[in-house]
Amino acid sequence: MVQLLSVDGDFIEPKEHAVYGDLVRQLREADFLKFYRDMARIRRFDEEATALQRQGQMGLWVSAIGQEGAQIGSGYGVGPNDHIFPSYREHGVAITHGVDLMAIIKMFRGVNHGGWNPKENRFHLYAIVLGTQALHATGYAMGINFEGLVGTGDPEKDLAVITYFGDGATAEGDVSEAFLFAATNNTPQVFFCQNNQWAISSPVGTQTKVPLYKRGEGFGVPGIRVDGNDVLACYAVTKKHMDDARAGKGPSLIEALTYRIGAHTTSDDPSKYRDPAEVAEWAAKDPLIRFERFLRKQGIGQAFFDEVKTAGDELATELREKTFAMTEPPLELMFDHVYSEPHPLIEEQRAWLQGYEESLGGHTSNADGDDTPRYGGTH
Ligand SMILES: Cc1ncc(C[n+]2csc(CCOP(=O)(O)OP(=O)(O)O)c2C)c(N)n1
Repeated sequence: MVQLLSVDGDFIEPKEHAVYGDLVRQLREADFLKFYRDMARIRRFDEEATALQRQGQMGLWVSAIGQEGAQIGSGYGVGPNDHIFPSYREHGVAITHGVDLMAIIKMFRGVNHGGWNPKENRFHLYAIVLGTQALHATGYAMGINFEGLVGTGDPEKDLAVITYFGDGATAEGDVSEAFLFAATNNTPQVFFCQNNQWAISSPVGTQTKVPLYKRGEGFGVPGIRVDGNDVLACYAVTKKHMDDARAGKGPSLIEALTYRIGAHTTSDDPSKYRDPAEVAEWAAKDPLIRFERFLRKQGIGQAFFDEVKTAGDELATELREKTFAMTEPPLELMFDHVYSEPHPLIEEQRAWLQGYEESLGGHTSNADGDDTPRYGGTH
């Protein structure tokens, strides 16, 4: 397993893979501070979003607490023109590529269907159906090959693709099919598996008998395991593999070994199926604490950590205010993006809904018959 930071925050020179150490040495202090700021920002975002869901402001929240090292590190290892195909928990990767945090909240509040415009930031839409995004990514990477945008040596031209999925998703046929097509088409692609060791209540041992980084080997996709709670290792390994993919060296698999500290979603109670000792063991390997130790050893003073804390509190206030102020979109909007061209069946349904709403005096009741707006917004 590639690990560049000890739990105490000391840099470990890699014995086998010197290149990863070299990539970290090319980083400047500003990069380290950016990594920490983003990890802290996304954790604060997660805590606030969980609270908002508990207050009835969102239908569901999916927390990434504990996985910030894997997400911020790998996110910064992806190039500025590359394409990212996430699962549904990659809020940390999203912020490293310019996705507005409110767009994520909107999606989980159910006030829009897609969340954000992937054309604006190459971070494609969240995929709830496990493993589908691995196929989307492979198809996209095959397109990059067809268009000759790989291995030209021109950094403005060459592209690669990364896809994120969990340990549970590896048991889906879609992921195996994606490995096969990626290998046989030599796609410019990285498969990034965040092994957080639980797929809701199923432990990783029920998904695989071999370490997950070896899952691609039989298909021809070589793999490597990285310490997923080590932001520097996740950055270096992802950067190297994405650079190789862009250079035409084909697909690879990265397994980031991490842990889901919180619940699977706000609909889950992990105390029903997890041993508290296991959670405590992983909480001690917290990626933020580890990186804070590293930064302090580099001479970063308390003022920086105070500034990050204040920025987090400001972010939380902003998120709350913007969420409370959100209004619900017109119901008819759900018909707008079903087809790119008008479609008679959709128009019939739109007309039916309009008639139904009018029969209620232009106001659709909530399912329980209570007219109070469901999420505190206005109809
Ligand atoms: C095809 C499919 N089957 C089942 C589900 C229900 N489901 C949602 S999340 C989940 C567990 C996924 O675990 P993992 O892939 O390890 O990712 P994690 O949620 O831990 O990040 C399941 C079974 C689904 N969304 N899609």
